[in-house]
Amino acid sequence: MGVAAAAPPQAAEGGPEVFLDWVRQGLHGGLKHLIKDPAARSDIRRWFPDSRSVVMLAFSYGGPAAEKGLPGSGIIARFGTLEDYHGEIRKRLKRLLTWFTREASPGSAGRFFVDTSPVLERFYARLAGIGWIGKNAMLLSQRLGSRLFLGGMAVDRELEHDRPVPDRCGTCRRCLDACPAAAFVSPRLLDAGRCVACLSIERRFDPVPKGLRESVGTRIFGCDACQDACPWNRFAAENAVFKPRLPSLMPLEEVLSLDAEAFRERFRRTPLMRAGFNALIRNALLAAGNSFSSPAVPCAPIARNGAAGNSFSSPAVPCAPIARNGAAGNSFSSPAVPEAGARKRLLELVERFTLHEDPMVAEQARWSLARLKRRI
Ligand code: B12
Ligand code: SF4
Ligand code: SF4
Repeated sequence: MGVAAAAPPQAAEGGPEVFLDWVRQGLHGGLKHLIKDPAARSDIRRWFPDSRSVVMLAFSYGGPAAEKGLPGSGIIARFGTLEDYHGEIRKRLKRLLTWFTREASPGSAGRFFVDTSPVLERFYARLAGIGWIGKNAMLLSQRLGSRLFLGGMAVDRELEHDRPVPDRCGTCRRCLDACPAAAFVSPRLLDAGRCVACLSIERRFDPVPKGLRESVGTRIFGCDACQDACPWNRFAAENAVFKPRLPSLMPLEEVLSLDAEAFRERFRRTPLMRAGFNALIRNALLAAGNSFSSPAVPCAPIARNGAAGNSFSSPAVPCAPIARNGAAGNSFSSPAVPEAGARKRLLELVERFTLHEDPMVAEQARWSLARLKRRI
């Protein structure tokens, strides 16, 4: 927990200007809710006019890196395997705010937020001294790593503020190199339109652009590659607050056999409900299409060894393959080649979706089917 001033200078490092620039550069990946009123998001007083201080909390959902592909399975990012965090955090923030306004500072007022409100949570968490912003854009704590959910409350009282902690990334760049989608324009600057988390969760009504499908690999919900690569996450403790509900690897056959009702039953109270049934099916179809491929060759900015400021000069850099040793997102790649029967069953399931009523699902099925047929 930490406390920040509600009204830091507009030019504060990594503050509102960074957000506004990100929007101006069109790096928001088509997430319309983020750009509806960018000025509001860049000033918490537009959301809660009496804000004087922002109390930030970070909830660890730590645990070991889990993103290893298995033949025929789709990968779910760690946060997706746990009970949806919003409800649990909201409950705790509500209690904290009640305590604050009734007991700690009677007569005061406040408003709490977790994820969905127009508040720059990472920025305030950094100002509140909880951690620094890693090159992977994550709020990163020396003690807890970056597998953190953020939430907080704005209150109408001046509280003593904490100080930001130093950046401890140094010369490391493992997260940037690990990104399967080459989504980092430069350290800390993410092109959301390329990020697998955005493509697989937020863009739930749109097809994944063809040029980015291979980079998704067999991830069916979110992505952890830039966090799994981070050495600070090795020290992160397991967490017991958020109950585990799903495995990190799900057989694609199982996902593709669900109907809408079974989907609701299986994923109730998990973050996968956010993607919804059709998007999850689209993702599983995509993963099936990538399942027999050799490790996806991610596309990365060519100049990678110069100074950080020169390495990623424009978002539209040409691409070159990166040599990678982890085939995280590619089931069925050698050496673990499963039975031909399993491939055939998967192909049959995919084929069924080629006539699906949702054009996004049907098109994805045709793309994946063509790839599967080429490999059988
Ligand atoms: C939109 C969004 C996304 C988008 C865009 C992400 C992005 N990097 O911008 C997509 C869908 C891609 C996404 C993905 C993920 N997300 Co998200 N997302 C959000 C959301 C709703 C808004 C973020 C936003 O405003 N982005 C715009 C950019 C410009 O702002 P920003 O990332 O917050 O960056 C600020 C700082 O990094 C800083 N900064 C930038 N450059 C620099 C440079 C310097 C020198 C400094 C000091 C600071 C600095 O300035 C920015 C503006 O203040 C927040 C919740 C919230 N209300 O804040 C969750 C949130 C950021 N997401 C979260 C999570 C967990 C994820 C995923 C890990 C999920 C997953 N496993 O698949 C991935 C991680 C991808 C990544 N590496 O960032 C957590 C992050 C927790 C943490 N430890 O940081 C949040 C805070 C949700 C929560 N309440 O817990 N997400
Ligand atoms: S979440 Fe995955 S795709 Fe997105 S920036 Fe991190 S490594 Fe890249
Ligand atoms: S992998 Fe390295 S550069 Fe990336 S956030 Fe972690 S310490 Fe920083």
